[in-house]
Amino acid sequence: MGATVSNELRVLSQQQITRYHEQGYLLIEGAVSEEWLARLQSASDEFIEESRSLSTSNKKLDLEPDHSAETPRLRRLTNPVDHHPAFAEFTLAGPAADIALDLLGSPARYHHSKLNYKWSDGGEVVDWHQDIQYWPHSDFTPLTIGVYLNDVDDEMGPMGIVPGSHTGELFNLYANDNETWTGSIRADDLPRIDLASANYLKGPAGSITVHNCGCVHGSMPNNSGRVRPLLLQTYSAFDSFPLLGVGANGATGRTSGMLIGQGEPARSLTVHGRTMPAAPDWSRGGYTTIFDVQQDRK
Ligand SMILES: O=C(O)CCC(=O)C(=O)O
Repeated sequence: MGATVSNELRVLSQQQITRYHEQGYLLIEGAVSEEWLARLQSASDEFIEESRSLSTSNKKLDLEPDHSAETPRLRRLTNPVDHHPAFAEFTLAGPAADIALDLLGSPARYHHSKLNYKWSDGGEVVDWHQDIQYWPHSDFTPLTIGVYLNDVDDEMGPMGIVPGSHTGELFNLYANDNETWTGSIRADDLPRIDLASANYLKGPAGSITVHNCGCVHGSMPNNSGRVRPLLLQTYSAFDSFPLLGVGANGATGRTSGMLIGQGEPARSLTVHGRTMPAAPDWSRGGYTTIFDVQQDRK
């Protein structure tokens, strides 16, 4: 019943891990090899090509309003891990998985992925927000690992993170009417955040960003003539569970919930400081009835 988590480090130093826990984020410049970068860029290009045939967004490809076949402006590829083997390998068993395992221990739990393009000449702003309200979990271990597929400088809307905000206030991402989900921190609340301290994470193609689910973060429009593709992958500790019935937890893709690294699924779950040995994961099948399990297996 008692699962073991391995904390053996693969790529990060102890200093980087301490820094992540203190500040809530990391930047690792040029961390991805040329070979991996070329594979990811080529996979990404396939979806840009595919988007040319679309005039409206669908579940997989989200388009900017001025997208066209001649000038594609793909806003997001949703769940790239489910749509291309290069993304699946990179995220579930490759360099991104290694970083997640260093920060979360092995095994860890994959949650979802996305590829945000932020196109050139005005590609869209991402307002200040925290992630955990979008997909609440049973703890605050979820973190997102980003990979810049192109070189990113200040003009291109790099991701800005407020240091130390991961352990601070959890903001209301509804509009002032408390009904409309805007996904953005309210203007009235922004003065309570030290936005001037935000660190804008930029670097050469292959640079990796990591941010905890509680970090206040956002990004400016891309005013350069260059696109800023950012591959984002979210993981949590192996015994952290997405809370169903709230946010995007029910719409995360077919690989969501997969364990990465080595080890058995969690049996033990702690909520409100009380630990229970919870049932196995039957979300993909295997459960019959209480009668069946109680009578046949005692
Ligand atoms: O693309 C970015 O700059 C940030 C994206 C982000 O924060 C998100 O998609 O939650």
